[in-house]
Amino acid sequence: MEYIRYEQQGAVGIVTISRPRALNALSAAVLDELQAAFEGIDQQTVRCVIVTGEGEKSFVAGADIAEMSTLTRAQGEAFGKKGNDVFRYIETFPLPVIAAVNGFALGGGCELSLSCDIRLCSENAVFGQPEVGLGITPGFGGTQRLARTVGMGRAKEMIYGARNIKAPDALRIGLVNAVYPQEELMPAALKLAQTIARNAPIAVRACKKAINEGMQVDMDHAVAIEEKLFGSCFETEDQREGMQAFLEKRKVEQFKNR
Ligand code: CO8
Repeated sequence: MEYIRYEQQGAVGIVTISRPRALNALSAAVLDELQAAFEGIDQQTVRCVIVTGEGEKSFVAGADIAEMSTLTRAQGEAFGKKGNDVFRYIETFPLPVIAAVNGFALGGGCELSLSCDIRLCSENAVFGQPEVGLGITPGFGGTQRLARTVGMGRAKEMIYGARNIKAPDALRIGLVNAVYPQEELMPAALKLAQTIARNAPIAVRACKKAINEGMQVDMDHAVAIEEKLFGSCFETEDQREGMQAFLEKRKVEQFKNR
């Protein structure tokens, strides 16, 4: 791949968007490779994924403005769908995905981070949806996921005003879970990913599905979704071992993903 690096460290997969000359902006080719990178993740051995950007300046500085500048209406809609499809793939990816936001997360970059389960960022991170300043709307899920994450009022203020916010404000409004000095960001993301990876993988995947799907429906349907996924954990080797270990007052050596 030209724009994506992928490596596996133990049970953690690390996807790095690497197009530093354009601050890791998302061209159609980058989006294709991002999708391919996720499709290639070995879901038997990987239990948590981290997405980050190359370098110390930018996570992703948005969709590629040069590429978008000449699109027709139909092509614009198709490009929006392309990004939405990739980000929805990430959002519904069975394994948890942590965004390690190492700098600018603007437009499509902010939207990519929002399609991940958890966002951690560096002190120099800047989040924003600058699209209305470019004559377009956020088109890779920003109008939907930002409001669902930080609330409608804050999302509208950021989107209508094309107002970027820095890491402390992102933390204050709940857009990110934690802020770290740049050099501590990846170690912190890895530590969190490894903590998640130690837990029963079938149960972790069921939690992701239950939270994501339950948030989109009313409470009666939401608890029904939870019941099904809760039930699906029983009779697994990991459920038996997890509970047996508790009863025998010992630690689980390693969950088996079975
Ligand atoms: N697209 C293409 N190229 C980019 C982008 C981008 N989004 N961002 C940066 N670059 C390029 C610059 O053109 C420049 O290239 P070159 O060296 O060849 O001139 C290089 O990256 C370095 O950038 P700067 O020189 O501008 O670096 P600065 O440190 O001066 O500024 C900023 C950094 C503030 C991040 C600045 O680059 C910037 O404002 N970038 C654009 C940010 C932006 O507006 N992003 C939103 C884009 S729109 C979007 O994401 C919509 C998503 C939904 C699409 C739906 C489609 C229908």
